[in-house]
Amino acid sequence: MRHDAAQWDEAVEALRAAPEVAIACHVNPDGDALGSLLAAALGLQKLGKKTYASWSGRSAEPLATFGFLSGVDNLLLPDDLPETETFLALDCGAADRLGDLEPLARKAQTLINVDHHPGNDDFGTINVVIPNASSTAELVADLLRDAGVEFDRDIASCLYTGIVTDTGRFSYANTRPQTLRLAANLLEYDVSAPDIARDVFESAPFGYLKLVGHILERAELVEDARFVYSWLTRADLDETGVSIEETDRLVETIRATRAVDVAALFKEQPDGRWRVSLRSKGPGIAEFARARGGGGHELAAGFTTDDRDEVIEALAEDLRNR
Ligand SMILES: [Mn+2]
Repeated sequence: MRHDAAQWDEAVEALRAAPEVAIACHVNPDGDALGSLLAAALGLQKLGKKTYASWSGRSAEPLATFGFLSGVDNLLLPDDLPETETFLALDCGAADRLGDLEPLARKAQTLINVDHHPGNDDFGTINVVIPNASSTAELVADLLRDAGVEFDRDIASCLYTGIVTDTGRFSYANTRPQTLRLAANLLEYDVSAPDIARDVFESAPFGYLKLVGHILERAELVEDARFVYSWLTRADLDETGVSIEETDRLVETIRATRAVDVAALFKEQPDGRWRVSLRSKGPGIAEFARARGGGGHELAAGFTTDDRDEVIEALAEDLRNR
């Protein structure tokens, strides 16, 4: 057993035994979710298995940021996922992160839940949940290896993308020695670190700069709580031509000063509610997010709210009292 997960070997065995596997990651997938999804599909195909990969809410539109990943052409629309005996759920901190695909996943005889979110409720019939793993991609890499998959450039590129995004380019606290050893090993397969860095971090449309400008302009510092917040509206997206999928890392731009430990970015949703992204340099914020129906990691979490002002007040108060 490679990781400290009681059901690791069972997960490897289930993947090896399955002739076909449906695979899904969470709604609004990030680099880790997508990299894990595509690597798992490509890897299992190499073992001769049929795979069906998608996520809830996927449209036929090309991906904004991660379209360069191998295997995107083979992704299905969520409605086209068939009922399979084995279902692999990736990077989902809870079953509802599967969105509309949750019922299909529940129907599978074997539901393998592979994830690294603390507070994962072990919704699978087999659970591999390792909160101190850098990324789900790190776990998928080891699972595929143990199942007998030989890596190639495509698989390694997907895995590397998952790791480099979830570690903030190897800068967050989840960057462990084994994370860098795995990343180094992936580069042995001719993965181009600079190409991936450019494709992921430097390929936004020009309007992205204007959007960053709006958010920096609006940033408010709550000095005694070492807390900064800002927001973006639907009108900002229309004006700048940036899609909501391209706003994942915006919150990092407002936490980049020594005045703050915690940053919150409020993003207006089509229904008028606010999706809140939280990032911290130290104080845990996952509990605050979970208490409001969200989730995430200790230092990176999120939730949805109707009341922006209430959240700002409550979070500032919470941080002052630490
Ligand atoms: Mn992840």
